[in-house]
Amino acid sequence: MSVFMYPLDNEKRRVISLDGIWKFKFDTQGVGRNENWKDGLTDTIEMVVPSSYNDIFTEAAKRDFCGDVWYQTDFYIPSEFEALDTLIRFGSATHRATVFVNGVELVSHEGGFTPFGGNLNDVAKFGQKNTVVVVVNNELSKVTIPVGSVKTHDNGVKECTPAFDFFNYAGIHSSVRLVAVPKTRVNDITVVTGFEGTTGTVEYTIESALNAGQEIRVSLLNAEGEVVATADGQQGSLTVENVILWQPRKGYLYDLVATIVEGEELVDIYTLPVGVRTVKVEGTKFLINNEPFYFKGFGHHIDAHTIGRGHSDIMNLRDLECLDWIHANSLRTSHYPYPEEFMQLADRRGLVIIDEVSHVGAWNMTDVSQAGMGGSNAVPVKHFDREDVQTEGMVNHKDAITKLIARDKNHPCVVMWSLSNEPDSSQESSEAYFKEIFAFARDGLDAQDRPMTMVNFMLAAYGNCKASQFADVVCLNRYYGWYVTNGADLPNAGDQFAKELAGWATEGKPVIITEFGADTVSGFHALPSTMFTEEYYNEYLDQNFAAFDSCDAVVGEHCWNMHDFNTGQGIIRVNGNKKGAFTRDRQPKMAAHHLRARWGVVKDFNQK
Ligand code: BDP
Repeated sequence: MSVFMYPLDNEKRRVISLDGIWKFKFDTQGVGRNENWKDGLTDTIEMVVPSSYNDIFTEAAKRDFCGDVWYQTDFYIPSEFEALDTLIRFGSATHRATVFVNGVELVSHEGGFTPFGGNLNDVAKFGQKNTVVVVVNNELSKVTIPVGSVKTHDNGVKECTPAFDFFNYAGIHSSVRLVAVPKTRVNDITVVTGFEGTTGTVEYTIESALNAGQEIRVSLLNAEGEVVATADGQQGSLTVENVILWQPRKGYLYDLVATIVEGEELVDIYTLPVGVRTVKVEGTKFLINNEPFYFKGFGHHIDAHTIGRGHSDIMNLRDLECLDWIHANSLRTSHYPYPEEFMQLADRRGLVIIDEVSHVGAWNMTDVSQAGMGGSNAVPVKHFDREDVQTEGMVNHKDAITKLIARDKNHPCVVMWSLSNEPDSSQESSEAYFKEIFAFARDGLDAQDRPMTMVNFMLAAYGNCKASQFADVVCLNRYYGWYVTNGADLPNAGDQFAKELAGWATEGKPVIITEFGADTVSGFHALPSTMFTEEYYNEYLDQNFAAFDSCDAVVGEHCWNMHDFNTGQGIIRVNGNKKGAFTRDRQPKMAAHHLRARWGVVKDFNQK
């Protein structure tokens, strides 16, 4: 089964959760791989799966640990599973992992945000106790996705130096499950939806190796569970009369039920939620269901006190409630694929998603970092001039894109792929790099052919960006009134921003402001305002709103960030990044009320 298919428990499939408390061990000396810790860990402590391990402890050395950590638990596979294929499936482990079952290596995976797993049939004992050991590593390099580096201190302790500001949380971040599926099964499904007037279509392709006498039957059920269309075969088209479209904030979903039958006998069944909608860029408009859509919302982080980047349905739901309250209609999964369960909620709620691959921080690996986050990561060779970046880095980047699209291709909430956040696209050598990345991503990975973008960094301002020419939509992270024209010059920030936007508008593409925000410590007040106060954030927002409204090509505004989030330590981070409209515990700052007042008026469609 494609590991990207979300695990389902149904008539023919079984899911057993392995979440909970696992045994855990820091490999402080880096000896575990040679000393065969894969056969079983000794002297362990406890760890929660899923979670980041970093903020569970009280010691800095554990929070900031760089290297291998080891996990172990026992599990049983019921004997009746012998007739099935049983996978052990990890939703994600950051940034890479190797899984051993009963001492045998089962699977290794690179990339911290996408699922992986391996078939247990040959290595596991049915009806008996099995042991799984997992080694997870959080190190970063110039060719990993995301990028970063590792320093080794004089005492031999390694330090991860990410090239991005969000905290480099690590661990088993999503659920671990045993997934038992029939030997003949639906391996994968791909859907493409459309509509003409009131008639909707769902084209589907099902990957499956059928035996003689077996056939595929597909039906589409509406939200009431009534069959509205049927089809047979591995590929086909379902027609839905009086279709109810998936709309922003009204996430109507049908269920596509794919079955394999042999005569009257059911062999396998898989149910995929499907939203019927179209997405298209036309001139400077971003069309959802042929209507010009206006993005209102945030760049976000999966980030919470104590659980770090671990998946939490509680935090996801709270975030969605806050987004509804503030009248947001969209979100960017900055700066990595989000938990599958988050994407499912977004489908159901009608939250529009710009889905981002974890290529972030590539600007910060060059000498330009002196101008940015403290300058501590500077290396003399510019990122895209490095041969290893153009070769190995490119391979890893493509791999991350492939996995993101394979996992999220059927989600109606996803309307655009973001292939990178803030690379230094002012470099000549970034042009060839992104030409190849965009060509690769557009070459059949997404049957829905969604728009593709990359998120532009302010040092590659209008006229200076070598990569945005390949994007369908210009996405800009801009900090006029914060990093550029700061406090003293705030009254001019809007005009300066508007000037740059007028330049971008001549490209004839839609423009989305994917980041704008000012660090604000909740509860800081000043009259007249000063930077970091709540008053300043509101004035900063007004300057930005004026710039957006001055430019017809602007079709969206995503404030950075939805909430305060944890970062590495640095001289421009006050116990984390404080640009949240909400605090880290998801309570509104004054800025949230200000955004809410505007977004309650700005329409989802036909704004400009
Ligand atoms: C941008 C990055 C984002 C940072 C933000 C900031 O895309 O990840 O958190 O700036 O500095 O450079 O707040």
